[in-house]
Amino acid sequence: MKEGIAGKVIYRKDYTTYPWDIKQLDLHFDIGIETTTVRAQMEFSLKQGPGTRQSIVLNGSDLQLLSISLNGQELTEEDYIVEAEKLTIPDAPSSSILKTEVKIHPSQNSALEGVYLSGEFLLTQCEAEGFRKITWFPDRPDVMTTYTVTLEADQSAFPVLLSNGNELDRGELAGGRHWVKWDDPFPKPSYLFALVAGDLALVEDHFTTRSGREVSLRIYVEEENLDRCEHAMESLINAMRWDEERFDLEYDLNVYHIVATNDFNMGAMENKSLNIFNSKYVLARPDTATDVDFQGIEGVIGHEYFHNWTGNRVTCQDWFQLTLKEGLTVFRDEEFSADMQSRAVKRIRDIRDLRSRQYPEDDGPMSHPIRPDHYSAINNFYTATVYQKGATIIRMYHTLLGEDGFQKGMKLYFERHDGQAVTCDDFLKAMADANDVNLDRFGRWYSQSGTPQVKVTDHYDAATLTYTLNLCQHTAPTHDQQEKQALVLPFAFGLLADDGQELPLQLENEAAGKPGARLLIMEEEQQQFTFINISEKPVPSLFRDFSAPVKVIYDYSQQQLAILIAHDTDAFVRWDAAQRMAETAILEQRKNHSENTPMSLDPSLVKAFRGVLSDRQADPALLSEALILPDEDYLAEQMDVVDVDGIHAARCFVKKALANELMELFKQRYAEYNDGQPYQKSAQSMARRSMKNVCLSYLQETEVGESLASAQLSSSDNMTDTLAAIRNLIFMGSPVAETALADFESSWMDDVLVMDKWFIMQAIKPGRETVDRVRKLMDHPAFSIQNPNKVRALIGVFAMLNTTGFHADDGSGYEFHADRVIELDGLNPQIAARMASAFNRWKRYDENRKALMQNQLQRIASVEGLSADVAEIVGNALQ
Ligand code: 0A1
Ligand code: ZN
Repeated sequence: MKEGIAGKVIYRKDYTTYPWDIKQLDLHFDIGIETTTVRAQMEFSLKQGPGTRQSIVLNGSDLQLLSISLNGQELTEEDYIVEAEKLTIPDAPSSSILKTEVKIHPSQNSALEGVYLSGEFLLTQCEAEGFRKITWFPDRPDVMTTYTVTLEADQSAFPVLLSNGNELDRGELAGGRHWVKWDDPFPKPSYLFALVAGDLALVEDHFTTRSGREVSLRIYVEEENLDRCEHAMESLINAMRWDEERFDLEYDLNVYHIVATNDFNMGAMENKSLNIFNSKYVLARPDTATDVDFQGIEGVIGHEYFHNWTGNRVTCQDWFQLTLKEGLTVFRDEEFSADMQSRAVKRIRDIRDLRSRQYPEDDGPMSHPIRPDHYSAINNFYTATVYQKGATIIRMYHTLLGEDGFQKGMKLYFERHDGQAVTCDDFLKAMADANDVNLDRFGRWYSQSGTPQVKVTDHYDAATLTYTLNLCQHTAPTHDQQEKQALVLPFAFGLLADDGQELPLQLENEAAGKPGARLLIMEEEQQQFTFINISEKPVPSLFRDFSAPVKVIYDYSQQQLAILIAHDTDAFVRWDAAQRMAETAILEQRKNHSENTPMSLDPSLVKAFRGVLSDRQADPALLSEALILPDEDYLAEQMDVVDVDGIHAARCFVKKALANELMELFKQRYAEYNDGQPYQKSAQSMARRSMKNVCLSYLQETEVGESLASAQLSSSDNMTDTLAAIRNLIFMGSPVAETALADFESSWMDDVLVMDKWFIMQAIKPGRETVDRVRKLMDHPAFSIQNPNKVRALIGVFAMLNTTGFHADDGSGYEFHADRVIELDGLNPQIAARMASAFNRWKRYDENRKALMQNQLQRIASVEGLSADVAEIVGNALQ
């Protein structure tokens, strides 16, 4: 890779082990908001054994060094070298005790890595490389040691002092100060260290593990949020039970802490026994949080809890292996949510998310394999590829080996590697050895980027009753990688008769036909499967349950799609067929729009939607998924040159035409689910609300839309229905919308999380006027550019979800956004880099927009002192 503006590139192949073991790390924090003093003592012992000498190399960033000593000897500036965020002590004895004392400044830390201030309390974020902002240390995941941590602070300002592990002792000091000492018996890498200090309120429950360990579960929040923790606690208890039942994994300490903060760069962090959460993923009450929020909380609480085994007990050798813990833990949280709620609905939502966020990544300037080969800023690699595609690859192991085989592999993985920092290869080997299979070729998924296309052709011979399926896989060259190989693809499928019945399948070498679906394995570039005794020309139902993360190319007729939508036994295939049909219909109208031909509605889509709306059997949540049209970004991905306005116009047209054509049915179903029952949290009620609100979003296109939305708004007893109603009023341009927004604002002005929703609703409104509104909202007292949730809600949503606003052809959206990236880079490079990636797909637009975006990218690139994070994103985009 060229160096470009991104600066130093780190390569996976350059990995070397750290020459020292660290036996123990003792930390002492003298806590203060302006200044915190950190004393560290660590015991080094040379891996090579005694007698030899080696230099000790430590990482540190923004640390004010007060003192340093080795084996009791104060070191002076001649005894060590500080250069490029590294401190080197040459020729240290093979057994050495190092002591350091540094000062750090939490209140000045706007990057939210290391120790920082949130409201009135202090907390930490160390993954991936934040520990070096706390003290000098080999800040890499393969250096694992046990920690004791003493926190000392003013008792009234910081009554709560938390760190990892068990509380060992506490005491009082003169001058109103106190201290608490923590001890974590499990060796851990520095990225899992955490501390929290402040005046926080506590919700407590407990869990008894299967072997009888009593675990105290404590959620710490700011006082006013005490009544919003119930769902998080319930989710935690469910997660603990589920991990015992499904994975045979128990919790290993007597305490589990969760702390919620409003200021967090990501979703949450799995620090050993002291998880820190973005408050968005903890706090919920029916009147403040939507069903999607409730589900998000369950998923993220599960995710962080599951990391205790997949991530903490067994961790990553280096950051290139990130998917080892993340892909696996996402797979586990997906399964957890699927087991808690509707599996089919959860799968569809996860697949939609993968296709709309990860496929574009694979096809863009940041494309990388799930195990990248190089990076400049590791924070840029917490991606949909590493997480969601990584989870899909774990799911393929599961598909290939079955639940039992997969669990055997997990068991061996833990037997071999508990307490170690390992690689993706180690995981693959455990899976292979436990099942006595060769997975070498499967391993290509770790090193190859890009989304494979599978072209499917078929032939039915009525004379011999044979049916041949031809599969051809191809991965196009990606930005990071030219050469591609054939991958192992689990291929789950079935064949349907015209009446929707599933045909028995008999391969040509088999004695008899077997009913139901099949799983075949594709390993070569091209493969053919021949079936005999097939009584009629079948409709193929391909890659059931999304058995491999590929793009399937098959020339379905609308008639065949209709059969799949109405009859397939696989929920994913039914949903996908509806999406394909809608996609074809919308892209067709897009073409008409560009040719100034009148747009029209495809009658087969009407028929299919009528079928979905009349289905009384299926889970309403599934039906609602089928009725959601593919979003504008997904449609854009299907075009060679994105036609922003054409896609918007065509999608609006199709939605409106469907709404008017099927108005009576939409009204009926809406009325049926809008049954006036009080709010309930159950999956069933959520399913009914989702169907109701999808119907409402269609009815918004008709003359009854405004009165229905207004009525729903005034009678709503929960945030899901309230938001759906206001969003509809905004989208239909109703004058009532402004009043609704103003009322919402005055009700929730002091509620940080709810106000995020208020910003989102306004940022998402289509059209080029929105940029001015967004700009004005930046001056709103509830907005702060320093707060990542606010930035994501207002600026992120505008750039990533408002296609007609961001891509306004006068460049106003681009210019506004580039200004924000530059502004943010000085405050929080990690968030700035995320925002900068909104320009990643610039080459796919028309000449005018391309030039406008390129200008903005160049403007960002030319900023002096640009962070490595933004430089890497922008540098790759411009290349
Ligand atoms: N490991 C966390 C995600 C995370 C990553 C980086 C962070 O700060 C830079 C914070 C959180 C997870 O997977 O949940
Ligand atoms: Zn994770």
